[in-house]
Amino acid sequence: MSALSAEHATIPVMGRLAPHTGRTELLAHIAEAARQIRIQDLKLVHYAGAGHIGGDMSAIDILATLYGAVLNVGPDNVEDPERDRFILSKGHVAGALYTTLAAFGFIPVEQLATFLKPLSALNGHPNRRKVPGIEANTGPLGHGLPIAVGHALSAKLDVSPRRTYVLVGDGELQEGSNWEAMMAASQYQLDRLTVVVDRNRLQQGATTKETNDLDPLQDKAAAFGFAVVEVNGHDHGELLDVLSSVPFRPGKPTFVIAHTHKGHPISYMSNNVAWHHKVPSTAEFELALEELEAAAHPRFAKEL
Ligand SMILES: Cc1ncc(C[n+]2csc(CCOP(=O)(O)OP(=O)(O)O)c2C)c(N)n1
Ligand SMILES: [Mg+2]
Repeated sequence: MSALSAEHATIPVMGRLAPHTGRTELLAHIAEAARQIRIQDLKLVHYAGAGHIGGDMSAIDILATLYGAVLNVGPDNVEDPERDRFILSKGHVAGALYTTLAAFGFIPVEQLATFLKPLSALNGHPNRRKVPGIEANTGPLGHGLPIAVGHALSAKLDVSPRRTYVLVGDGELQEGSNWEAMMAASQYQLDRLTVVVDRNRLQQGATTKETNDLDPLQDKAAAFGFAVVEVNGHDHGELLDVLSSVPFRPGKPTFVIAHTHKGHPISYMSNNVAWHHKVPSTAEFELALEELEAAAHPRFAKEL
């Protein structure tokens, strides 16, 4: 296997479609972005020989929808105080975030070839001081949601319409800090805060159920004062609808349970706990690439 190099950083820059683009065209654009992000992310993990590919694949449809059609942030306004904020709390899927940022023009595509190399800005966990578009340093689980609550409270105090989104892992929700932050979000009626849970039901090495069960998650989040909504986390249309509806319920923060599969949609990887941070062999890489390259857009939706 050759080491990660410039020839492996090939994702096309997708960019954003014009405002008022029709829904069908927009969803096709997001689906193609997600497919390209998966192909590039697979190459990063395979050639770098490290990464968290299962959780990357689980989250990519959510990332592509947010950056492709929801967040009012792009390469030209990453410093604008009124930009929307997105925080990747499950920071171990940094590779998926870097690839998404490259797909939407925040960082040069060639920079992806530095992933995990000594002195690279593209570390195993995201660093806001090194990479444009990253809002928080994450990796130690349980901190992104509290940071997001701070951002949302700050926006409210500014009487600003800017929105805050945070993506958490479901295993990550076992950290108590999340629930303290959720109490505060509800207390301050932060209805421009959206928490998205990547509900793949797996964590590192086991299911969430056998580790520290979260269910009934919707009832718990509702009891903490959130408006709760469940979506297929691989369906861009469902994601787009809910993520664009802010506030979802006036006066309440939103808790989106996005049902996903770790490793989706790669046949041998999907919903397989072994793929938390395993690296595909050459044969596994080739099979995954073939599947992703052959995949038509609809294959990514309505599969759960
Ligand atoms: C505080 C903390 N404990 C342990 C880890 C090591 N760790 C990295 S990812 C992970 C599993 C996370 O599972 P989940 O939140 O469900 O993420 P996903 O399934 O989306 O990969 C663990 C335990 C960590 N990063 N931070
Ligand atoms: Mg999980």
